[in-house]
Amino acid sequence: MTDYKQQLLERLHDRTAHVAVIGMGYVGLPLAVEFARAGYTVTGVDAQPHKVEQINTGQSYIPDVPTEALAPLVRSGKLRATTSYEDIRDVDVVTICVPTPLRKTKDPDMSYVDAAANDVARIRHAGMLVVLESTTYPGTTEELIAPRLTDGDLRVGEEIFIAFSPERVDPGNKRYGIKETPKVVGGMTPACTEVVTALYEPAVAQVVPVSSTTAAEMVKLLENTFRAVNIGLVNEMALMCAKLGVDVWEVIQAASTKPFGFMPFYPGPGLGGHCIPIDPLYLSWRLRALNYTARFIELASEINTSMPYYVVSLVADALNDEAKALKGAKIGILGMAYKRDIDDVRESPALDIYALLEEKGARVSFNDPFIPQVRLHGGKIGESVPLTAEWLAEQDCVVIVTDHSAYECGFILEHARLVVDTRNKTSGCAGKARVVRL
Ligand code: SAJ
Repeated sequence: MTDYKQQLLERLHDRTAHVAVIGMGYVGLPLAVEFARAGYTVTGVDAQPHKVEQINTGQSYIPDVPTEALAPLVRSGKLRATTSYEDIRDVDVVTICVPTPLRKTKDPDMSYVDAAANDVARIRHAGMLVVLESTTYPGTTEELIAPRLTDGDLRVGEEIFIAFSPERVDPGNKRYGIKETPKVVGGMTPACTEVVTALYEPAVAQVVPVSSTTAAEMVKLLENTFRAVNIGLVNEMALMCAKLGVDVWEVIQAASTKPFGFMPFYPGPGLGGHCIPIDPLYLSWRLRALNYTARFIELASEINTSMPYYVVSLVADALNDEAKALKGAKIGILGMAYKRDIDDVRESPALDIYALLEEKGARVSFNDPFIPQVRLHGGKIGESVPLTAEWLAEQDCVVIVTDHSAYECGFILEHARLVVDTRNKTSGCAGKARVVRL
């Protein structure tokens, strides 16, 4: 009678385990590198051949994974990539790091996880550990992954081991990479938790076991719901301060002097990115099926998604103060990325603001040093214009949507006539432009 748990623990301990990582994106590739650095033999699986080719030639396409970190691992044979599950038939471990976006209906799109689960099920065998890392609704691992892996002949915690471990990759974060960020893990059984802990221990500084896969799924959702709800709160504070004629930025700055029991968040033009606007909706969707309304999540989402409309109303009112209509006005947007100093436009509120302004008849253009081209709502491709004094001067209104560090507020205020600042970028800055702040 084979003790598969012991066999796996030995292979993990002596690093003879062969580990597969499904999905070579901003989560999977850094994870594959850390596993290979820890000593495991790693095979990355991705549906996109160009990614596989780049990895196998030691070329990184993920900014957080320097090519000089990847290349030696590929050269030594510790890390390779493939498009075929045939190449990972004998693996001891599979970690699934595929996207979990939302459908247009705001429901979870589980198609990538479904496909990965089916592919892994085809190569399932006794003595295998399968870990889901994709952010998802509570219950996914037990309800959607496990049934396909056991399917009668393999018992969880005996022949096959199943766990969830939330990804906590923060692209561009120079301080906290995968190794430095504590890793939460939850197994379907204590044996599963023991094995998944042994998998990550050599690759990360701290492993944090919890009692179940559902608890581990919920940890991630709490982390990102915490941000979405607090951002929604502070956006509503901005709306209330505007009604009261109070400077919300001053209020937050002063509140931040409280050395305990307070954590500052800042109002903005809306909620962007592929995590914060999306992950909480996975949780509220799941609870709706249990006849429970996750009120904070839904209210925060309502407020956050209303912010682009509020920004457009600020622009309209600011033009109106100059007896100008939005219709026909030239509006210059500074920043299309969803947050400063990155090139990611997923769910960016700037896309909504651009579309709303165009719908009102404004003549819109944008500058973003990180984004030379962007697919706008409706499919049109927008080109970033050079940030020149002339371009600023010819705008009826300039809207600061993303506060990239490269933007010099003095230059902007010197050449623009009217600025709507949604990020408090112009605080403490002098210039001739009239400034309206969120
Ligand atoms: N935002 C505000 N006000 C704030 C903070 C953020 O309006 O006070 C906006 C941002 O402009 C952006 C959106 O919210 O549009 C999301 O910003 P974010 O700072 O949460 O950054 P993300 O989306 O890159 O979140 C990621 C998450 N990382 C993971 O899921 C592993 C999140 O959990 C991290 O806390 C966050 O990075 C981070 O702290 O950088």
